[in-house]
Amino acid sequence: MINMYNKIIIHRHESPDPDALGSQGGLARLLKDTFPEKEVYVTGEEEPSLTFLLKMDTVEEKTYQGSLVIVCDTANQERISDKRYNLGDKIIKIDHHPNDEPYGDIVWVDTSASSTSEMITELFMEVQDEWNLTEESARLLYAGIVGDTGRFRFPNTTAKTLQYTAELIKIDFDRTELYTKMYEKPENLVRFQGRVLQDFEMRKSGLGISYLPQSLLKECKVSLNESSAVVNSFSEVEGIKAWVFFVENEDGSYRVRLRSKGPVINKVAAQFDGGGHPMAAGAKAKNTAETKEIISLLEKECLQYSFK
Ligand SMILES: [Mn+2]
Repeated sequence: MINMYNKIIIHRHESPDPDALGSQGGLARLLKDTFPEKEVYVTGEEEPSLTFLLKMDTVEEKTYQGSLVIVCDTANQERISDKRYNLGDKIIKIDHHPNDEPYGDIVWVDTSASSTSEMITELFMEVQDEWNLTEESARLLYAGIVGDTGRFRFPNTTAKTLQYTAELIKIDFDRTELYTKMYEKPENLVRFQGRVLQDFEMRKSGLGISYLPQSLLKECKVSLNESSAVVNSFSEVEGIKAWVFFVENEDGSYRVRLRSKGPVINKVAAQFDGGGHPMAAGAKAKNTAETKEIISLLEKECLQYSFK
């Protein structure tokens, strides 16, 4: 289908991470470097913290006429960034999340892939005699794989992941610079992390607790969204089973972020206007009393759980 179309517009999910941008931009770059006669665009909202990876094109609505749309790394249509994705001729979905919502004319979903960037690399491997892998596409695909595998530490890293990555690093791009940009943080966020590390509470049950009051957020000039950057900052404490962050809102209610290494925590989240995955979830607490309720439920889960 890529061969059949001269106009290709590539989308990905909202609030993009390195894999969303890496697969979107990596595929775009591969296509541009292989088919210079084709028009290839990337679209979606700009993510200021990741523009060193990829900047978006300005795509006019009329460009969609007779185009092929490819959506990367996005499980469901609601999460697709730039809602014009259905103005094209055909849609291809390429993704590694569970295929709960198979949209599009061609659906290529591989839940065994670490990342969509790994899948794009696999696509390249299939046609490597005909397609051109350049510094820029290799850098983008590498960034996506690094992002979704947590620098090759997560269990989604397979032999295939490492084999494909080896192919990418045969191309000479600056990996040191890429890592520096991907993992650097503003000074205020690092100091904020210091405060979190200083003040978190560790219970005998294996539950870690951190309260982030408005006063601390204001003092460190950290926004509610930015505060999510510290959610794993004390996860390596010996004996920790699960941990919870209570981030205070302006009105005294709390945003609740839950993480776990074993105890199932999304059922607790579901009781407090939230949900998520068994090991990573979010919820809301109306007041401090509700945060205490959440703590006691989480402590119960932690006490019932023991590592094998
Ligand atoms: Mn992904």
